[in-house]
Amino acid sequence: MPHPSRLALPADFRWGVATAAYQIEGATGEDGRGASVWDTFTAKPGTVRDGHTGEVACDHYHRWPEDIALMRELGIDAYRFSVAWPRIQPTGTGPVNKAGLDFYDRLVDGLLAVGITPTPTLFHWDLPQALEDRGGWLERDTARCFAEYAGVVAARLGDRVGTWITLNEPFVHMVFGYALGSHAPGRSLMLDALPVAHHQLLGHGLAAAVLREHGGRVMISNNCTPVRAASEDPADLVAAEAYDALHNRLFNDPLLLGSYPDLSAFGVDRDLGGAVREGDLDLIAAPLDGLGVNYYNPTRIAAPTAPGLPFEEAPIEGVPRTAFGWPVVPDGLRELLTGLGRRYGAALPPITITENGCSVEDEVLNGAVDDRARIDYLAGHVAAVEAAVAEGVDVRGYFTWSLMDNFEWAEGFSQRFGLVHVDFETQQRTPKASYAWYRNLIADQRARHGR
Ligand code: PNW
Repeated sequence: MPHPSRLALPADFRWGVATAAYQIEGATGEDGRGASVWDTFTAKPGTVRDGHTGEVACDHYHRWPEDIALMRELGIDAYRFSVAWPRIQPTGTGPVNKAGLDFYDRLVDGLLAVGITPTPTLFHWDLPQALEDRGGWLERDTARCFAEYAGVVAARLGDRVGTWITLNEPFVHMVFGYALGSHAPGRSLMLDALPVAHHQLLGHGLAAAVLREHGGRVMISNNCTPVRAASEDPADLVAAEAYDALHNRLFNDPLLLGSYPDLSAFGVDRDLGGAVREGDLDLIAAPLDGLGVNYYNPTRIAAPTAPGLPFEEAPIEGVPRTAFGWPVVPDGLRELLTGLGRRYGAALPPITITENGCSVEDEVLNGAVDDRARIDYLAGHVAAVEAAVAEGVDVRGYFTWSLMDNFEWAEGFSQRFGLVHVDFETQQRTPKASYAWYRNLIADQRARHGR
């Protein structure tokens, strides 16, 4: 499928790719890195498919020059990666590991040398195990530690990093990590996990203030989904409303409006189980330079058929599915973006799509990977961004998830999201058809705008 040919995106629209530390780096025991919750979790039998771990992953910790070369050839403007907190502070607070900072220092310099803007995320789920041992994100003090860590990283890299992303998808981390237990740290607290939402957002707010002192711009990446009711039945509409509050508004409202949404459908007060203290929301709602939106698919919600939660997920029929089984609905991204514009109005900062992509069951045939399903997915979603921009939503950039196949959390290496194929036996990187497609898209954009 050809890429959209009449893109009406602004001249300074930024194109990028995204990764995360635990998913690509490997070298988990090197240069003084401390243990993270993902090291502990993956060591437990039965947690991750096929017993895979991130111990080696893409060996990016050693192969980063090759990976930067792939990005340079791709022609991207910016690279979103994450900094592994346990490399910087092996016990989460206090002593700083210089070798860990040195790694990201080299990476940042390597990116800048080829004209790629480093866009680090400070927390992409790899909490130092030492902090988890004290309660992890259930504990308010973890927010303070996060700001301390943010200050350490900014002091070292802040002269070369302009924009920081504090957290990646606090919703997914809370739900999978603390409510359902399918991700690290593997706790199954259901609604008792809600303080994790507040403590992460408080960590964001405290860190944001520190990053600003270092002259940084601040964003956060939220996983957002447009929520559709399964029918016009009032019970389905009420259920959809409840799900939207939990997935989207619980994380966007405090940042953009300074208040938590009504969660009474969950039997929860606005203080999230007593976690919210006076002044917290002012910190959390400090103006953002941008909102990072990670989009994969819409969600269809029906009234519950069993006691427990006030909603039930309903299947989306009649659309293609990714290898993961996720429905492919590009227009959901347009719907999401215009919906954010309507809900938050002037309070909505410029948006960057900080993740969008899909897993494809691809294989190397004669040295090539023909992942046309990914090209279709990306082309459709870029067109949806264009449509949202045409409808007046301020979107400044788009990062594909992901540069290369990597450790897909509970799915191990079975789900491949990369523009670049990785052979996890040999570490050989093979650009896929989608890599060439994305390179051409970026080159065309640049030519169109004469930059
Ligand atoms: C995101 N869901 O996670 C993460 O930011 C990435 O690290 C991850 O590799 C990528 O998306 C692909 O999964 C998600 O079930 C995990 O809705 C699960 C969901 C959404 C995002």
